[in-house]
Amino acid sequence: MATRATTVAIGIVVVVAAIIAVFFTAQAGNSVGSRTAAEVAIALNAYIAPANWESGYLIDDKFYAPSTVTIRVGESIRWTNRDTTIHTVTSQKVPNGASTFDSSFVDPSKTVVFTFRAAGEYEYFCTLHPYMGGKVQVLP
Ligand SMILES: [Cu+2]
Repeated sequence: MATRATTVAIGIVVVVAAIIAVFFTAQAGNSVGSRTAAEVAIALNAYIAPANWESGYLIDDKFYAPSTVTIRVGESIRWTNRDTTIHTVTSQKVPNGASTFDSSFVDPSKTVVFTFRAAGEYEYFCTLHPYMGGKVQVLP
């Protein structure tokens, strides 16, 4: 009987520990104080320039996928570099009065999170591969 009681007690401890671990993992994801409302992948082979590219940037899912995301004020977007080389997430156009943003170099498999505190339309690109463009629509 003692053995069975011990087994039950250990089982309860394991379940409680698992619940605590899940709770704290979820909290860690919100450590910047805002909800991550969208995930964007910097696509594999995004570093390859389009054959017909001359200048400027192209808002196209071949580079940032999805290339356009819509969120609400105060929410965050997490970019993950799925390519094999370094890229950046750098603002090109922001609404009047809104903050600019620049990830600097994001290594392969690394992420960067930005929180958008002003409504409006943002465009961004990669400073290393200026044909790579993306757009963020932030709703009030
Ligand atoms: Cu790039």
